[in-house]
Amino acid sequence: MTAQRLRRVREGMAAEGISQLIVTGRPNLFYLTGEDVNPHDRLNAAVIRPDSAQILCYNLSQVYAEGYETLVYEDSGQGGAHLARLLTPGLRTGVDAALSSRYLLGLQEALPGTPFVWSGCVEQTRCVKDEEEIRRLRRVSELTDRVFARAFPQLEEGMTELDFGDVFSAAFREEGAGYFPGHPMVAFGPGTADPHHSPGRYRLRKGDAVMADTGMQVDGYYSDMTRTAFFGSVSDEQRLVYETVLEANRAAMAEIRPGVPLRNAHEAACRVIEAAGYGGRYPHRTSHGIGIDYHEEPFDTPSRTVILEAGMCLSIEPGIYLPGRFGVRIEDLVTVTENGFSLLNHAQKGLEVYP
Ligand SMILES: [Mn+2]
Repeated sequence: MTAQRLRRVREGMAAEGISQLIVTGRPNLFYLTGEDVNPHDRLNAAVIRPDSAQILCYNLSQVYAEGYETLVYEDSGQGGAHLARLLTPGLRTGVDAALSSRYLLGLQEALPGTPFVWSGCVEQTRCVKDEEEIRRLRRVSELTDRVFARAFPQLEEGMTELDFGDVFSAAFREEGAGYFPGHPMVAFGPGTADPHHSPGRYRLRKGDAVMADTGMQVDGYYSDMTRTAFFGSVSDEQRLVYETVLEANRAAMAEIRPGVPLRNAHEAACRVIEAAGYGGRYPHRTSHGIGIDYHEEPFDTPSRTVILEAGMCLSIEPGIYLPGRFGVRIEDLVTVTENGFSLLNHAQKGLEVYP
């Protein structure tokens, strides 16, 4: 497994014209070695060249992986000096985004005349998942389906957003979460109109929208899902907004297949939302990659759209936000297949009113 990933990273290095690559990001090292190690304040790194690969780690975090030579340094805080000695001066040297300036500045000083360039080639390799990764992503999404199915029926009048977050946290733990990022993002009423709401002490009332956007990590891979429901009753406008977002979610998904620009999915969602009269009420992107990180490549940017490839795993998450009133977002995860896409999560997404 690690040998195949290493081969793909080397292809990326060749394409970028990089002769040695320094990898320091914890998710990148997990991807390359299969071992997840928290380096705390120390430096763990891999140095990859076309014909060799080394892992440098401090003595309490020894990592061994097929295809790599492991070099262990004493826990002296001198990781940067050890890394400098592994590099060949003068070669065009890629560094991943996680390499701290504290180490990079030292390397530049120790190796004058060596060109250091930012390289995303491990992140780009991670975009296209292998079978084992897709199996893990399916599994964590299945468990998350169960968490959502368990949590929403526990809504009660007067509970706070933080209380509902605790319901999710408990359900995640019971379903086997290894980790989830902070407090679950849940919102009630006006909070649902804020796409990145921080849960607080607002108390749930009849007629409120309820949004939960959260996920967990199992076996190193994340889920991410958003469902919006209504508490006690639903107004005609809430229903219209809900049905519009659901249609946008399906329209975006229908664009997902190999060879197509990811931008098409966003544009399809926008067309549905604009046609319903909510143009300008959808301020965020439709999609991000997911895997070892909660949000990871591929990301569309204004200057570069992603061309979809089989094996990519992405969120599809359009929304409509009416400030001060309510918002709706519906998020699913898909993997790109040879002819289209396959859903990773299966939680139902018809309009629901609780209790
Ligand atoms: Mn997401």
